[in-house]
Amino acid sequence: MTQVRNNWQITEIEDLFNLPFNDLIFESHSIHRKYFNPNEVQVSTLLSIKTGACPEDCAYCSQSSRNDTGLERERLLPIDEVVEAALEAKSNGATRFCMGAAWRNPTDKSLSHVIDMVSAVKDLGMETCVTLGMLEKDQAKKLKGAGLDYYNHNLDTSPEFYGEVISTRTYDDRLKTLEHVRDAGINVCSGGILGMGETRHDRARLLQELANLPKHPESVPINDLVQIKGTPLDGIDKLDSFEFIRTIAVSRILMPKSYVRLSAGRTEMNDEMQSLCFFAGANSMFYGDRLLTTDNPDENHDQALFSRLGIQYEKKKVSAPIGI
Ligand code: SAM
Ligand code: DTB
Ligand code: SF4
Repeated sequence: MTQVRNNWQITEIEDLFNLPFNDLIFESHSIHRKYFNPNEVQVSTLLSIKTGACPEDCAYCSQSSRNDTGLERERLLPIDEVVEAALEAKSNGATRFCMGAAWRNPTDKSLSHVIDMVSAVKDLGMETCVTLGMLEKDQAKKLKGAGLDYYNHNLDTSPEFYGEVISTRTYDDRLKTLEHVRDAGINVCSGGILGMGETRHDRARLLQELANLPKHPESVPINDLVQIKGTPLDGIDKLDSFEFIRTIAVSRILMPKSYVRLSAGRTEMNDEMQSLCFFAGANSMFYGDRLLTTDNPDENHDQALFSRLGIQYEKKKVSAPIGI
């Protein structure tokens, strides 16, 4: 079996990126088959539980109050609306329900509402994931106490490029929250966004940071930037498709036991590109026609794609943190 490592050198990672495309995806697919059924994809459905008016200045985001994107702000959703959306996601085959809030960090009062949502969604027999911004140690413990399965908190890009994209928090703030989540015993979901003007070296550094965490994140979302009018990154050159697929492949090689999620940006990808992403090692995706504030492919289209590729939805697994 491939060794699970946490000591990747940047030159090793760059050497993987520099392989001929066929050699790279042959290698990543071979590793993928050792750990996963290559014909199964885990599906999660997203819901924005609190939209817009975020104090952070993330240059990609529709929800930052600094970006004039015309997004209507919404208060924290009532619990019955959340349960209704989760039930619908479950009936469509999603095994995990991910709730996202446009906060820098949750207050203890808002956290108690989210905890009620987590309990209610768990009662439906679904796995739960939330993404609420930065967390203190005791807040992570409270979420664990409520039975939360996953916390999503992306490193987004390399430490060196981070300041070009976000100035209202630091990379170390991000790493601190990941530590609190891990220490509380919650599964970690952490990845990044490609196509923000970063270099290949930045993409390699992002993957190095993720793969050299004390334990690999159980879930690694790789987002292709969704360009949004009114954000500083709107209009930037789109990342080459093969470079996106290479990044999926290198993620699979560095973190062989993690779920690599083909995340935002699928509406801009054709079916052939998505199938290459699955071949290269992606085995999770967001399912449902909405992400947080932007569109995702139509569910019927995704079902047809899965059927054409002979891919099944992965049934719910008993989730345990990866032992390394
Ligand atoms: N506010 C919390 C935070 O930043 O962690 C949670 C919500 S935030 C919208 C979750 C993640 O969505 C971000 O970390 C980013 O990786 C991703 N994201 C946001 N806007 C995006 C966009 N336009 N394109 C691709 N990914 C995006
Ligand atoms: C992640 O890595 N991608 C999701 C989820 N985690 C929260 C969010 C994608 C957001 C895309 C832009 C939007 O819909 O606002
Ligand atoms: Fe706020 Fe998260 Fe959007 Fe940044 S990515 S502006 S923290 S909602």
